[in-house]
Amino acid sequence: MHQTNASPQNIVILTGAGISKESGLDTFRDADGIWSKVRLEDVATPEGFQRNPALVQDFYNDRRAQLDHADITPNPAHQALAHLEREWPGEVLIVTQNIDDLHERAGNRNLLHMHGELLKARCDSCSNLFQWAVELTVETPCPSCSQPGGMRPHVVWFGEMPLEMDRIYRMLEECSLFMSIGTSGNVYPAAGFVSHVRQMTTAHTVELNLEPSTGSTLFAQTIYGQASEVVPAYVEKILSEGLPG
Ligand code: BV8
Repeated sequence: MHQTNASPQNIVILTGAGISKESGLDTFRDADGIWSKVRLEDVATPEGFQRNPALVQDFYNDRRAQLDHADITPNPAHQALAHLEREWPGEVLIVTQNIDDLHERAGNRNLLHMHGELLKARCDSCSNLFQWAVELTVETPCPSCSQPGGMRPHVVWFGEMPLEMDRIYRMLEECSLFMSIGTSGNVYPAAGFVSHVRQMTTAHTVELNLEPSTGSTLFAQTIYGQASEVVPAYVEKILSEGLPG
């Protein structure tokens, strides 16, 4: 493994719905994706929740229940990233847009969910946050303040501020490798991370996706194929040869 005596090289990995597709979870913008079945405005905005909270709660109840299915498990792409976190001498941070728990179940620990988590809920009345694996309805009382009507999925909707942005930008500015996996590059601020890395660092940037994303020309390297094939291969390559350039 190629190693210099310089400070350890850190890796930041952005993941999107494409990394979970082969685990059986739908993406958003593929032809059969989630946004082909429901309108984003109705289920993934605060206005939609205001207008029809039961519709939004059911949308997330269905997706939360799906995570319980025995056939929904981490795929080789998730496992390769857990292997990379264990074996890489520098820091490996996964910034996921996904709200599933497949990175955790694969074994990644240094991970943050910038769009929230399906298995957490919070109370808008008292702001407490809870692990939540069951159904949530408009009548569900808050376990902490007992108020009904305030519980919502701990998920970032359009128009809401993604989570931990300061930490994300700090890590982007200190990385030597930025990997983008399984995202179409349509949603900001995540879609802007590669430009931020190029402006602020000399890091290598690579996109691993089924097809070119909206921002594919911004990456120094692009690798196309199924995540469960291209991600393990790329991880093995950098573990044995070090980072390109
Ligand atoms: C915000 C909810 C600011 C959870 C989601 C410019 C700058 C800043 C903001 C904006 C801007 N322009 C517009 C905005 C607003 C907006 C936005 O970006 N709109 C878009 C539609 C234009 N952004 C926001 O509102 C964000 N907030 O900016 O706040 C702010 C400032 C001040 C004060 C307040 C706020 C919030 C964004 C988060 C929204 N919530 N989801 C949920 O229900 O899941 S986003 C939604 O899209 C998903 O959560 C997902 O995380 C995200 C990205 O989708 P992808 O993961 O990329 O999935 P997609 O289906 O698109 O693509 C899958 C890819 O995988 C494809 O390329 C496919 O080819 C590939 N693939 C498929 N199979 C495989 C594969 N690859 C490999 N292997 C395979 N097998």
